[in-house]
Amino acid sequence: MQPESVAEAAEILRSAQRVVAFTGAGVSAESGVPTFRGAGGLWEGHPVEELASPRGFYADPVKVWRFYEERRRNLANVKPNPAHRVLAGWQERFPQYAVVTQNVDGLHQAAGARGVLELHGSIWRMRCLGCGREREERTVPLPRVPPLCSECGAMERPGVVWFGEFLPEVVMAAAFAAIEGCEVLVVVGTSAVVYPAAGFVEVAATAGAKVIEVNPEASSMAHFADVALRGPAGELLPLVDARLAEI
Ligand code: BJW
Ligand code: ZN
Repeated sequence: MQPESVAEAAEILRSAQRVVAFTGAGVSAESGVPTFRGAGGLWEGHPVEELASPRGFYADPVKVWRFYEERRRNLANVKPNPAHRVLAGWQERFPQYAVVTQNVDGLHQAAGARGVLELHGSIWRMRCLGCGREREERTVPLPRVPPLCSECGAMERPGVVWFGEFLPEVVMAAAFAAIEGCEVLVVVGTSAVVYPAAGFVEVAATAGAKVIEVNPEASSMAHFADVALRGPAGELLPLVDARLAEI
């Protein structure tokens, strides 16, 4: 518990009109979803390029699909945690509010967040490599791995953004506008090492926003933080929220 930082964060948020929550894998950690980096992370023991790059996919699509299928199976059984719920609830509190996430798990939406800006796509979307059709697919397990497009028969790929790929343009533009114009950026559960997303923290800080970081560890952007809440988001965000409700 960090009563002082919690109070400081609540004080910053109290009068704010334009707030953005910028999240990474750590916001889902307390739901039981592994993060990417560090001990026990998804990349541990896997060269990242083999699983999350176009080159890795084309070299061995079945291997990559098995990796995503296993994650889909695990995600089908997890629920949003108190951090997702607080961040969803803030859409009723702040006049201008956006959740910008690097996560592909859909847990912000499951907690009720609307208009979530998914920078790295969604594990629940499929994209056809033949005709380009995109569709939502929540069936777990998939009837066939790799899945095939019912329109043209070509293989589909996960609707996520891999290394070396551009982020979806419309989502990027909306996220950039929200972040550049916010008064407070709440950075939750990201190591902030993957660009261009990581650069958003500097964009907000340079434009004059206050930055609140919620993470047990200092991220690579921690030097931009006005307040650092060092602990699990599922415990600390409800404390901030409760404090906000008091004042
Ligand atoms: C808790 C917690 C609790 C734990 N509570 N917190 C500029 C400079 C250098 C490199 C580049 C650059 N621009 C582009 C690049 C290349 C590359 C890149 O950034 N590389 C760096 C790694 C060096 N970027 C790209 O390739 C991007 N594309 C691009 O830039 O296109 C333009 C371009 C094209 C061609 C050439 C050049 C430019 C695309 C990046 C796509 C990232 N994709 C992934 C996979 C998505 C699909 C999937 O899920 O499988 O996205 S990688 C992976 O990392 C995933 C995540 O969204 C992303 C970020 O990870 P995140 O969320 O921060 O997780 P972790 O695990 O790192 O951190 C978890 C944190 O939680 C930790 O801090 C914990 O402490 C904390 N935590 N418990 C709160 N309870
Ligand atoms: Zn197709």
